[in-house]
Amino acid sequence: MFKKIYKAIKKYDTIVIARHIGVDPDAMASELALKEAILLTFPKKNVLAVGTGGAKFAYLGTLDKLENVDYSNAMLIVLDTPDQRRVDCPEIDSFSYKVKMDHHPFVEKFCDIEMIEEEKSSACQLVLELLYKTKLKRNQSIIEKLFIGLVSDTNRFLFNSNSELFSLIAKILKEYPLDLPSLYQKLYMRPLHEVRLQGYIEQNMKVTENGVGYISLTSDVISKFSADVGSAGNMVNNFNYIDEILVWTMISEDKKNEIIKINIRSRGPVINTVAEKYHGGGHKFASGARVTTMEEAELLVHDLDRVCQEYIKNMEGGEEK
Ligand SMILES: [Mn+2]
Repeated sequence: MFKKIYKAIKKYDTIVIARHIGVDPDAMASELALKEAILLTFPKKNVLAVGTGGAKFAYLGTLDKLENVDYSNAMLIVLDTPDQRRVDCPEIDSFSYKVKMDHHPFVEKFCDIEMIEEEKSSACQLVLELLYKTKLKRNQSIIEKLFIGLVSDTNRFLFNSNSELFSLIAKILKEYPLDLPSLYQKLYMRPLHEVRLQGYIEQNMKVTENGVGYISLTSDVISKFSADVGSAGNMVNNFNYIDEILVWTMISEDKKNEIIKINIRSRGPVINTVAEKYHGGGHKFASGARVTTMEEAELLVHDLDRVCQEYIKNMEGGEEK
């Protein structure tokens, strides 16, 4: 399938690369790196990497405006996004050819070529493989971006025991020595007010009977710590390995968009089935949902508690055997 994608890239002179709304390092690094690789290989092509960025990720590069595109002769590559409504790009249907490269569980088909590899760590890994399996060129800057996105999505390889991924990393390190401390500094540097918000969460998180850690962050609290909904929600990644907590969730009020965003993580129980019930989805152990009222959020916490209860019961049963 990589060859097929390469052929399509070769064929179209105008290529727009997009990814999901609510940008994160994997989404943004994969689109910018792929753009760079296509331009390095085919300098005459018109390649745009689009979507709303974030000041936080400016070190990855700048995004393009979607302008002067003759859709009837343009190809769209969607990275890191399973469903059409979450693609951060207007007029998707106007493109004459569409390719999807994603590592999320399948949601819907909306492209001509759909590469869905759920066992892959990140969209950046898919782009890396595309570079190594086709004639697309690469350089230090492309590889650095892809490495940053990959490290971010795997949370520094926390959940990956995949030998294929480590072989790929070994291969790139032989070719491109990476200065990890400086790359990690770009990715993980954060302002003090965010750390203070994290302290607030640590102090105020509640825990249910069966080990669901949860906290409601009202927009007042979020703004008191000069944070935004996105960065508050992302803190969900910092609460692994707490003895009393199996599943944990940040419930953040987004007043501007009149929704409540919910980020959920787990170190055992499968949670995406619960997230799907509440207008969300995602991976087995890392999901998101959105609701409109705090009552709904409470119901979600209750459902998560049930999933944990079931999980604990099965674990105990398993040990007896
Ligand atoms: Mn991703």
